[in-house]
Amino acid sequence: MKVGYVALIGRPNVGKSTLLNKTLGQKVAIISDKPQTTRTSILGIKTTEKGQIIFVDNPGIHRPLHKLNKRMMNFVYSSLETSDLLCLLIDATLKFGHGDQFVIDTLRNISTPIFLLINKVDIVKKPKILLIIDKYKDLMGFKEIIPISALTGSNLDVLEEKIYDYLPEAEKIFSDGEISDQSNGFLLSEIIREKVLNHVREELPFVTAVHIDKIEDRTKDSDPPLKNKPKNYIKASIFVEKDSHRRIIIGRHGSLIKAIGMEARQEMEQILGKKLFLELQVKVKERWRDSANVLDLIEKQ
Ligand SMILES: Nc1nc2c(ncn2[C@@H]2O[C@H](COP(=O)(O)OP(=O)(O)OP(=O)(O)O)[C@@H](O)[C@H]2O)c(=O)[nH]1
Ligand SMILES: [Mg+2]
Repeated sequence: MKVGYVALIGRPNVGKSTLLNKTLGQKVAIISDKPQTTRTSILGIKTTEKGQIIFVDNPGIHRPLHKLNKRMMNFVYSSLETSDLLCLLIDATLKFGHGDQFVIDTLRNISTPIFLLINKVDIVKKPKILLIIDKYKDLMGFKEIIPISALTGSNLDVLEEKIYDYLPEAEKIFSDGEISDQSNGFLLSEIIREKVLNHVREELPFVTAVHIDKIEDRTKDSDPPLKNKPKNYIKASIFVEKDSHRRIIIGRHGSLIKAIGMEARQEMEQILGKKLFLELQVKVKERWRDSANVLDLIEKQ
């Protein structure tokens, strides 16, 4: 069996989480069109007859300004050190810039083999891809350069083949049915955050965090009744940094928080396979991005 860890790395928004979900055929990580969506490392395990690829989705590589972002970058650094192979994703629609140079500099002294995955080729013309290959092949000794589309799944079979060439012979680490390492609570909190990200702009995505406060199965006779509501009750807090943020997320007459709650509940019901009553509260926690307590709370759900 070939078994090993493959880290997905690259700038924010290049499509790392999209690639993870598409490869696994299941949603493990949330996705948005805003940068810095992923805040922690998420394992996605793909077991085939050839072996087991343990993908490690990571936060995007960026210059960290808050404690939150330093923690995000620490996840990246540790997966650079502990993986058997790195897949560096780039966005084929964007010009090479400072952010890309920062990524290259971050990888400069890493001895782990690196693949370059040129993503989003579904929306660029071939000559542009050739120019990107030309630019990148001189920057670093990539073991493979593969144009892919994480969205359509194009070339992901080729990628999987090539990945196996670089994994060591070993026993499986996870059992066949296991697909991720994250707790149910964390996934549910992320789904709520994804729905928030879909609805907001500007700094709101960066200042929003979600914590699942309670998951209750009120099926015992002694439980307090929930009038006309399903018996499975989930209570979650959405943290923002200012009252103005709070007002945006609540929306006019509560319209936005209602939409967020409905979208999140529907997806959570699908995952859990049962009807839910989801209660959301928006709370202001000034500068939570620099508060170790809040960061511990949201990280360890
Ligand atoms: N057209 C196209 N869009 C893509 C592709 N892959 C990802 N996207 C889009 O790019 C955006 C970012 O995708 P994510 O998967 O969240 O990116 P990420 O690298 O995980 O981002 P961070 O978690 O912020 O670091 C989303 O709007 C995706 O739909 C692709 O192959 N083609
Ligand atoms: Mg991501």
